[in-house]
Amino acid sequence: MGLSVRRKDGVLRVETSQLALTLQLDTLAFGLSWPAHGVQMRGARPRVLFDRGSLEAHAPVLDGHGDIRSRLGIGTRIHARARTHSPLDFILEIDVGDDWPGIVIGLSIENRGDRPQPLRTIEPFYFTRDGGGELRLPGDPRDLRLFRLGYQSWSPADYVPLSVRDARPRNERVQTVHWGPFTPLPADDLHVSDFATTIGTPHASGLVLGFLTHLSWLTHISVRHAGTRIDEIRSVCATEDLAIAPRTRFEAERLWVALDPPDGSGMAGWADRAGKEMQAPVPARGQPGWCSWYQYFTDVTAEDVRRNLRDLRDLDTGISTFQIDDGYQPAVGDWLEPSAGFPDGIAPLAAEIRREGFKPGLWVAPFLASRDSRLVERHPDWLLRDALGQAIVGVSNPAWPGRVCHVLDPTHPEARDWLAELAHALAGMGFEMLKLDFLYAGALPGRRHDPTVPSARAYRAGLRSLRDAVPFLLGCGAPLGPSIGMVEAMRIGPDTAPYWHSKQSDRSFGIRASPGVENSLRNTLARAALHQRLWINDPDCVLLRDTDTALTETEVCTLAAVNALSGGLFTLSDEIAHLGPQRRALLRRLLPTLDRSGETPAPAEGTPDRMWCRFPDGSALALAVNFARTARAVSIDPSDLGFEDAVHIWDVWGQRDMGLRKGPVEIDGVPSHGSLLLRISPADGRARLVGSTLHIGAGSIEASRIKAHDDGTVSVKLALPGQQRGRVAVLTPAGRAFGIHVSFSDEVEFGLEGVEEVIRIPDA
Ligand code: 9PG
Repeated sequence: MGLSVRRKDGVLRVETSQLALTLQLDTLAFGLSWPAHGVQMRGARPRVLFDRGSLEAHAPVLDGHGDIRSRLGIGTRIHARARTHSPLDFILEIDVGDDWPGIVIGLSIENRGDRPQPLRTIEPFYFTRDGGGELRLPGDPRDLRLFRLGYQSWSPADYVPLSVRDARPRNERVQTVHWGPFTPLPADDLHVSDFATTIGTPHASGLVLGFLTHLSWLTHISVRHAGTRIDEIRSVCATEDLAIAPRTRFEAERLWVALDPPDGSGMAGWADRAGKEMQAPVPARGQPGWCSWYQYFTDVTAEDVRRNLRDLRDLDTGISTFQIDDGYQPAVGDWLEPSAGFPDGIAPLAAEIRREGFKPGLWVAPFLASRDSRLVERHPDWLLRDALGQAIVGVSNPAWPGRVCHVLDPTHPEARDWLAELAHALAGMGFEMLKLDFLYAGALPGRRHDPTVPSARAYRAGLRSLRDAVPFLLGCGAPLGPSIGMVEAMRIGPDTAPYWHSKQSDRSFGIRASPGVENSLRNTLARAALHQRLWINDPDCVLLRDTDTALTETEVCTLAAVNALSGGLFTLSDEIAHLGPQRRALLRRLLPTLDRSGETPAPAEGTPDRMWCRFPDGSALALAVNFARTARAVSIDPSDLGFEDAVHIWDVWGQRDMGLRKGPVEIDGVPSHGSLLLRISPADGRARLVGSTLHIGAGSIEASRIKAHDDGTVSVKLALPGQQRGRVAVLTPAGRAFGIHVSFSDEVEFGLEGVEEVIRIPDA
């Protein structure tokens, strides 16, 4: 079926194979329905807010439609212009393609008058029940929940039931760091999500609203409700009371409004399109790395760096990036100057790291400057200030000698030049990756050098100054939306730590953003859909050491498994000498990385506790985490991954073959913070490697070839770098599994014949 557009009695009606859209040409009110899914919405419209009220369209001026080819594909664009009760015109453009599950709303506000018009918000999609709007979503309204994406890297992401009041930052300091500057705080009747959200009930179709562009304005979606009834949905571009000059326009960020299918893949659909619109430079894969932070914190010294560099080289793991974190600088902001721990500065270390065959990486917080830094002393005019002229405090961090840091104003041309010089200087020393931290500071509002530049645009201008010199940028503490297109990789959760969780520090934050493995893993699971669509997700470091840590063996394995299945960056942050033989063996089992992206099924509420990872041969890894404080039974149902027939199961932590099974696989007594990790292989008459102790993927990547021959023999070729020793399980076309002890270096080839025979491969 093709797309049809009809116009009758002042209403445009668009029908596609997926949805129906109606647009009222006078008020620009629109309705959307997905008839096959029971999702229907009427009476949404664009609006703007200014300091004393709101404006909506009421009189049509002109309309039309035509074919377009956009970054999202081929579609039709309908456009309509309407007057308001002021000299501001609304120009609405809606793009839709025949097979799209949603529409893209573009909205411009044009000032036809001769006076500047300040605006507080532009809202391409504004829905109220009071205003005659109607919203129908399938499922029990008591189960309605919203996906809260969170503002920046460290902000918590999860599914919040409307019936539950969402957590708030405990104080203004936490709010400055973790909360969107224009994002309202949640209340009993108000839920909010930055940049994008989904709204609906578990396992049923719902709505996705998400901004696809993030060029000028910071955005959020808010939902006002009465527990089981949604009364208002706002999609907000915060226009910061900036004025539209006469005869010019403000453009809202483009908004995706779509169906969230019952499997909850709506966020992935949004991320796909936002990545395309913003031309996200997503690398094919991230490089495994080492980072100094979670071992040495700010006490790191050049000697620590050198010692680990040598030890890591000798260990020969396949780790390729070696990144020095916070602690090398004499003061935040004075990045290029030597300090007590780094008396010769960082340049010689970059050279040594390269000489040892690693890519040098460095942490910097480019938009921060300590109040006792030379940078602040020399360039007070580069600082972002408040209305009274006081330099804004971007963070007060007890880990830093001066604690209080001010913020560089990215609209100041000299500050931007300095950022560009900094990046070039670091690139010149040999640094090939930068971890750009505390980036939210670059988007903080204030009295800017150029007062006409809004926050998201200022932030992007600052990042652009840093971008060209260095090939790989990792964003951290970064506002998610406006970073799309600016970084290769992005931290997507709170800091990890050598402990599971600190209740006390979560309490002092008010939100689940304090350091710890648990908070970090929860975001890795909740934000999985962003990976490989907007950037490479960085789930933060893996800590494997068995000294100076409160993490148990169980917790270390869960951390390693979530990290591995997520497909995000793998970064080790341990003193190499503190890895005992077993943890070294675990490290070997984590590399090379699986190079697949994990998916998480949407939970009824909170964060997902499971993750699936699929492989091209039809097999999968499935992980379920026990976040509870006690041991309990954990089960995984292969049919949740789409396996309807009996499958072959390998228990990765138990290192055992569980044979052919149908229905849920349950393991009793999975310890608190432990996990169930299964390799699932279809029993489809093909010869397969169905299990292995060599790698956490348990056979997912070890077989470079496996083949059944007509004479009944099976030939197997295994390839894994380095010296390998362990057990693999081979499934024959007849459906029998063989356990085989192998020992080889880099690769080995062997044949299997007869049922009873177990073949031992001699050392290569
Ligand atoms: C270095 C660290 C590591 C870590 C980053 C980031 O609000 N705070 O005081 C605060 C301090 C540290 C922090 C986040 C917030 O962690 O995520 O990986 O690079 O900086 O200081």
